[in-house]
Amino acid sequence: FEVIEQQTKPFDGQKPGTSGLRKKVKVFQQEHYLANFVQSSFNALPADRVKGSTIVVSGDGRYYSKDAIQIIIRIAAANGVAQVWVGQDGLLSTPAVSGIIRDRVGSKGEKAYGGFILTASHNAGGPDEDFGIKYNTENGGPALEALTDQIYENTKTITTYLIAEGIPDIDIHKIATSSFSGPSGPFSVEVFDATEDYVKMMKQIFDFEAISRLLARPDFTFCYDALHGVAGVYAKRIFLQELGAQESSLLNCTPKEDFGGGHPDPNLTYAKQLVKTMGLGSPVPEEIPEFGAAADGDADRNMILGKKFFVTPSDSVAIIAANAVGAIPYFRNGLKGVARSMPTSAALDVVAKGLGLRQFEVPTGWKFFGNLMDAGMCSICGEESFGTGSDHIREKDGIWAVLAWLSILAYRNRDVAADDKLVTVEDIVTLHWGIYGRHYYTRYDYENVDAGAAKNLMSHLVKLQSNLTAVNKIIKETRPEVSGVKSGDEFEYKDPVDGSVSSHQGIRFLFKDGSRLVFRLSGTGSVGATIRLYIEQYQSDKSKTGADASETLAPLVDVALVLSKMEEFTGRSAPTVIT
Ligand code: VG1
Ligand code: CO
Repeated sequence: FEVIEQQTKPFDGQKPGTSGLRKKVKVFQQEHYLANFVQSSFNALPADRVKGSTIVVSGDGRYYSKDAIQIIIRIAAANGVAQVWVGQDGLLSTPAVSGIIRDRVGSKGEKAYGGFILTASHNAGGPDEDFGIKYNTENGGPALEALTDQIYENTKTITTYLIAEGIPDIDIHKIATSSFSGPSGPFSVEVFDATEDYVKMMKQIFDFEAISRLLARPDFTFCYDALHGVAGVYAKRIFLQELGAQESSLLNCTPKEDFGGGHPDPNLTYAKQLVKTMGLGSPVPEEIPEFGAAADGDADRNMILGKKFFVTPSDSVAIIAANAVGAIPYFRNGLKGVARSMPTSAALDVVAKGLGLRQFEVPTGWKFFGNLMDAGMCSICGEESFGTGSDHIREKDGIWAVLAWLSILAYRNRDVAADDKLVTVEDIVTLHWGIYGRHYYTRYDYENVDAGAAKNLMSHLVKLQSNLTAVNKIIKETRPEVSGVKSGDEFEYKDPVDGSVSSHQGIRFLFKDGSRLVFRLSGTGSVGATIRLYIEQYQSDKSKTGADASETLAPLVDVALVLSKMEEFTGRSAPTVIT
């Protein structure tokens, strides 16, 4: 092939958000748009490392992925990359890419230098919906801010990009290697099985035999909903082939470019079919499985459900941490520490304290966990946004979380005879609250709000947070039963490993009784702004952990809406999504 230097002009707004660049497909389809971003990424990396390297390119299979893969292959070749690894059909889950970058060894002993993950995660897909791209580095984790800032700077000044001419479209359906020769040497594209490396890794972490025994119990039933995302490919292989679950246990496990027209977002609003199956909707089915779970488009998120029972993600990570050492072979030598994102409830903190573990609070976005893990300071971490994971990779991992829960269930039931009462998801959570207390928790999302209005609301809160007398007066007038606020701030994080500082990471109100209100703007949307409001209240009295969450939190919600003047700024009297 030949290398062409293509003239181009910068596009506005190619700033990667919380997790890469996410825009409408139509935006990405503009001539040169994707190419500019990919070239700007290569330009932000050291040229001597890019030359001769291997990079991974794949994603959740959403609309435009197939075109994007061919474009990226040609730009990679022109920039001196020696090899591109592509999952069959262009499919690789986000956690699988992370694992492949870290662990996969090629036929010549080579390892990957990084990868482009093509996904907009939980955002809808299709010609009128979202596409996304993010770059992950050598440790398998999302590029850190220093790198994404550099990529963004490059997109503002780009004038040309390099692209190979003479490489035909690669058949990404066929497992095969295609080889070419270019001006700087050989170039090849290897299409490989999307699940093999990932399955191997999961088998090293978990006791698959113990999980199979659980699934084989007549009193244990299981249901997994991939919401038409890439998780389906892994679910079929792991739950059916490896663990012996029944085919009828899997919902929506064939990936679709438009996710069947839905939001591939595993929560109580968007995972409708699973929610109904698990008896949390209406009508309530006659037979309800004991365990249910769902994933998002790129399979890094998870939702865990029991029979008629929802496990909040904040509780989920705390419970996994509390049970990991006994239940999961990978952790048998103990945990190095745990971490959560700032808006995630403090349920994990209570476990860390109880077990004497180091604990960290980082800004929203998985990239902040990477340094802690690389430095051996953290084994398990999670976010309230249905993200849970460990240091086996540098992304959150939806299937891992399901296997972790199945391991805990298997462990807790190891001595329970087949005709005795099964220890259920609800039992495990209730017992946990009995030991550590309960963090009542909810999140309100106001999606697609006018960007100016959202900004004004945030500036109003920044000002308010510095005047606690005013805050406490408003609380007294709104809901006198709510405790006073003891401090407020804008969250800032200093990375304990590299010393880098990330500021303006959300506004916090910390209450005297341990309750918290957090406000922040989303960094993953593609239009307008999304305001997220996180509401949390701790109940340490073990006799009061069984109340209804929305009733318990209602007074705090009122206070949050009044403090923020939500309706006045946004015109919204109700959130778009409640999780
Ligand atoms: C959201 C979540 C955050 C998560 C991020 C990426 O970000 O709140 O916790 O890490 O999505 O998840 P934001 O900025 O919109 O609040 V994924 O599964 O979309 O890659
Ligand atoms: Co995701």
